Amino acid sequence: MPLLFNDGPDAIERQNEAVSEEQRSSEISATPVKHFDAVVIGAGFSGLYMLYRLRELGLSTRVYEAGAGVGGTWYWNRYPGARCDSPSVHYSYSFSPELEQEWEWTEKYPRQPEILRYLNHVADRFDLRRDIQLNTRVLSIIYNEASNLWMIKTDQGDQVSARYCITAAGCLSTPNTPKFPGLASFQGQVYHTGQWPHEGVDFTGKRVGVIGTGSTGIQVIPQIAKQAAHVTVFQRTPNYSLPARNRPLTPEEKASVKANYPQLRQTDRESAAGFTITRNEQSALEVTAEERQKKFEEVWAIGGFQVLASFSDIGINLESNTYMADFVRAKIGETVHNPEVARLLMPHDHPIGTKRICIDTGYYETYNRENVSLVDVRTSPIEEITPTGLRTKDAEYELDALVCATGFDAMTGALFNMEIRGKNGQLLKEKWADGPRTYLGVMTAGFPNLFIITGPGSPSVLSNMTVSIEQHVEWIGDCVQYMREHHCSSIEAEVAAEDAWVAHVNEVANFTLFPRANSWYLGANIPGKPRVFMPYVGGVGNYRIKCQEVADKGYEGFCLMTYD
Ligand code: NA7
Repeated sequence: MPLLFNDGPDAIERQNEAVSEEQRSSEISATPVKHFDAVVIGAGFSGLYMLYRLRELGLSTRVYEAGAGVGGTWYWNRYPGARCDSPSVHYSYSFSPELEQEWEWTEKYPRQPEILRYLNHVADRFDLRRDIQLNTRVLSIIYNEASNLWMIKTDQGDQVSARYCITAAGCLSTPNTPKFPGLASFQGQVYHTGQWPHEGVDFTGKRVGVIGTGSTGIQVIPQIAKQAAHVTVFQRTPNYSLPARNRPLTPEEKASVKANYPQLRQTDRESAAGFTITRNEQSALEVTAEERQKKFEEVWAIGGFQVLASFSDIGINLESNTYMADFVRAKIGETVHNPEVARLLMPHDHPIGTKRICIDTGYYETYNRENVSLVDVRTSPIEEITPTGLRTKDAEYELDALVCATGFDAMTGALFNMEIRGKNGQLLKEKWADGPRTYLGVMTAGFPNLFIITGPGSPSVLSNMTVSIEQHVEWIGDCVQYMREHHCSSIEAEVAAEDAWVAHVNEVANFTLFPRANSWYLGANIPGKPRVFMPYVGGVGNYRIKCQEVADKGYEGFCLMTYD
């Protein structure tokens, strides 16, 4: 018989006893099993808030975190220049007005150390650390149908059971280092930006190769160039990058934000991307060429994501999009002195905004430095890494250090790294072999009581992550509360609802220009990964309404099991 939901310490005790009985007959009975109401995997933005929320609900919770500290993405990505591309006052928690008032953001776009300090402050302020086990990687999450519990094993030998399992493992947390032949033979240092050494790296006097020109490469290259003897950038595909126009926040701005946080958060929640952008409702085709140019210049001066909101149809109409793309290409041409280098840096194979747009500080200007050179590895592919450098089809480059800014196995990588088995022993990786299948991006059929924070099929990486994370955490918390009130022991997505949601996610994506790019949104950066558009393009505000409607209708599309 399924265990009951706990209502307090006595109930936890009863559950632990019940689990002990259960485990005697289960396959994993050899090692003592500790029981928690909930296990959360990851202690980044999602995991910290999930823990806070579950504690508020009175659930015994254990968080497992692979890193030696909290912070998730901001714990690992310590490369020089690492910075968030969402504005700091929007990229922060809204659940605590006191936290909002006491924390002081210093710049428009927060640097990695500042965000990490913030998350450590949150962990301390809300006394979260006592339920977080660091340096612990979850190896498997296996559903036991007889007990209706998840059995979780870690690389530290933990073996625990939990009614609820919540993955907060990050969408961009599994680094992708391509299997370059000869990589192991390299005598210099090799770094991946997503696993940067905590003590930092001194590139002074070094010849550094950087592979990758996505958001990360575009941030790290200008910083390394300031220090290294020479930087050789190996670029396979040029990306569009927009100026950040980063700057310190003024005392007046800080005060104004603090006075208006509730309103700011509300606008963020109702917006398309999770933060406030001034949208122009006009089509780029409705105006004259001069008006278009004027508008483009206006938004370029503001910088950041605002540039893509210059006209209403940049994301859906190829002609409008091409006007914008031409404008950015012209800006690259104006900035980069060497015309051949400028030409190589101009993106040409995808509409602007269909790959994650990059936001930079001095990226294109960096190519005017004497100590920076650009190699096009599209026409002259990397053939091997040698003991002393890198060899392409046409040339050999002597290097002392190699930086791989080669991205992540996005959205599904962290999930597939664990053995996640649902009903009938089904492996999540197998269920999703042709692409992820979720209902609302938060649950998948056959895996009861397993929640995925910002999973595929939710706005997730297409939005300001903190807004999407808070929405998911609160939705999951409300769902758990509902289950308690309605004596439910399990919730599971129905296959029909999941099928309909997957169809809807695809339909909305296909309405846009997104599928035209070989992006990590589609898994195109990982050889062999199915080409399926993973995040939900329908917008944060609309998605929130949909999730709320589902909840208001008693979790429509989900199957809830009661225990009486
Ligand atoms: P991205 O955006 O996936 O960029 C990875 C870069 O690495 C990109 O330029 C790739 O070129 C390049 N790459 C990957 N594999 C290779 C090989 N084998 N040879 C040459 N070049 C290669 O990752 P980021 O870390 O920059 O950004 C990820 C997200 O984090 C970002 O979008 C923000 O949301 C935060 P390609 O384009 O595949 O030709």
